[in-house]
Amino acid sequence: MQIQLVRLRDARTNDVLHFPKVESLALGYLAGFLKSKGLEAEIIDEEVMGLQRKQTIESLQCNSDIIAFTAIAKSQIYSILEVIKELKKNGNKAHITIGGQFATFLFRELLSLENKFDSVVLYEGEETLFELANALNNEFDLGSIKGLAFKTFNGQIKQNPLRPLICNLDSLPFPARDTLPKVIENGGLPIISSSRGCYNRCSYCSISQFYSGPGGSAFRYRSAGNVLAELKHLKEEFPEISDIWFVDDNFVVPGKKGLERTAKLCRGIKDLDLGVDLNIYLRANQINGRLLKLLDECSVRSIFIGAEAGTNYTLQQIFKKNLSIEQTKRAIKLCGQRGINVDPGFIMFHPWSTLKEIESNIRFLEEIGQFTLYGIVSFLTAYKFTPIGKEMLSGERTYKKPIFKSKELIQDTVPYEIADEKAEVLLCLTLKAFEEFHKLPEQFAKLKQEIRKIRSINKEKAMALDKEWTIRVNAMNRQGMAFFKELFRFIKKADLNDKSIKPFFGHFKLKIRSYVAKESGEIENLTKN
Ligand code: B12
Ligand code: SF4
Repeated sequence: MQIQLVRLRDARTNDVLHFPKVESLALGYLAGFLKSKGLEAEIIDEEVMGLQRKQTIESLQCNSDIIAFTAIAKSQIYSILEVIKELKKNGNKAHITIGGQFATFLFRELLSLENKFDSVVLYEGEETLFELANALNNEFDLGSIKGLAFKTFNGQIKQNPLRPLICNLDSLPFPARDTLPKVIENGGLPIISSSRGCYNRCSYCSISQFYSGPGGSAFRYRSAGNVLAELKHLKEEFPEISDIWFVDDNFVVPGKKGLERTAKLCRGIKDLDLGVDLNIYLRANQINGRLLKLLDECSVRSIFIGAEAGTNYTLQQIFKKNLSIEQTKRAIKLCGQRGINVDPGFIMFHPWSTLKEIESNIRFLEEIGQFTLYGIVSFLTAYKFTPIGKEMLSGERTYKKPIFKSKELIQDTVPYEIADEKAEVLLCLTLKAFEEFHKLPEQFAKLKQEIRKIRSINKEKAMALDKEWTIRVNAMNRQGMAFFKELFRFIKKADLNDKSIKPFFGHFKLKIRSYVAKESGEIENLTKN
């Protein structure tokens, strides 16, 4: 039984170029599990392996029994559909399945597409995919596989009972790291998962929906010992790695037992003396001086904190963050005192934004002194399957519907316009004007990749460049904020029917363009040197 596990390049490549290069941990876990059961599993990761679409299709032409795609975003689906079409045209007879968050929530829509998917693996995939392989190999009935949705011979969609979540994460084999050498060669970094799920229920987030769907504990974590063993193994296999990203939604587990586990994990990492920097996610309410000391000692250098809003009303009533802006401010200040970098995730616009609130957001971001370009221009993606999306669709939360109906093949979000006309115009103009910026985050991502590549050869040079990188990224973010404020002030005063908007905007875009051109030249020189 030959299984090919596939991740395709995003159809909107531009949007994702600024992300760090990472493996698909989902495919790593699936491959690790299947191999531990004696099956052959090959990972084909178009992005990481640098494959052209034609090469990907050629790789999938061999005699595999199952071709299994992963998808977390709609933009990947378009690539997947294009590839399946080619495969079918070339007579490929493999069973085609798909899994991941996007596929789980939209399995009916996916299975309804003609001649595309044979099945969808819902929620956690390890055991279900293994059973699917087993069933296909032995011609068993697919109807008995928990966690599978599939198309019957007469084209009907059948959903089997769900499979409860894996209760002991330590029982899973470590993820296969087949594509990590390529990731490292390209200046990317390894990712690791020490827990699954989340114990919160923020209204816009899919995580709690995904992990509370099938039953079992929505939040599970691996023992400190198991995570430490993986870290040790990782560093032994790949001594050149200089930083690792923990993709846990919350690195710190709450409660007495959880805090003991965090302390054990941090001390263990310190004792392992890995010589790598760690990046983690935390909620602001978990941060205190004692915790930061532990994190600092085990080389946590960057923390992503979901700040999300600059007013308590939006944070608590709309985003349901169960958090206050005062807690966020305090957490960021404490991190600053320890010299730990903070990336405050932020949602500037949402369906109920007003100019007054956006002004408070600006004030908040300036006060905490940390913001990213990504945060300034961000808007709420109201996924259909999140609490907020469901409330909008059910009418529980009213919102302004756009005049034009979306012609998307699969709709995963609730399309909306901001009810406050000026805020809507500000969002549209911000998105349009900031398109000019695209080039810079991509260049910074490339420069970071180069820095990682030289770190094991010339540590001092890498450190100096890293410092320069941080200064310049911060300068770009500050400049982004200055531009955003200029646009904000203009829209606040403007009469929306006024003819002066067009010339102002033309001039404004030119200003951004000339800033980007200058900065881009300087980053290019740094990258070359
Ligand atoms: C690392 C990460 C990334 C990385 C790598 C993404 C990747 N493709 O692997 C980068 C930085 C590139 C990224 C980008 C984006 N991300 Co991201 N990302 C994550 C993060 C933090 C961890 C993912 C992970 O490795 N989890 C661990 C693995 C083991 O879990 P898993 O992926 O769920 O896989 C399990 C199951 O889903 C299933 N499964 C998954 N795939 C398959 C395939 C098959 C065949 C089978 C059988 C089963 C299966 O089995 C796996 C094992 O049990 C998650 C948050 C989270 N905690 O999951 C967000 C998350 C997945 N990202 C998200 C989003 C929105 C994005 C972006 C769209 C953001 C943007 N604005 O552009 C882009 C999309 C880019 C792209 N085309 O991939 C959302 C997805 C929301 C949704 N659709 O429901 C999440 C949940 C964050 C959030 N809370 O909102 N992301
Ligand atoms: S946004 Fe973060 S804290 Fe909130 S539910 Fe999602 S993963 Fe949990």
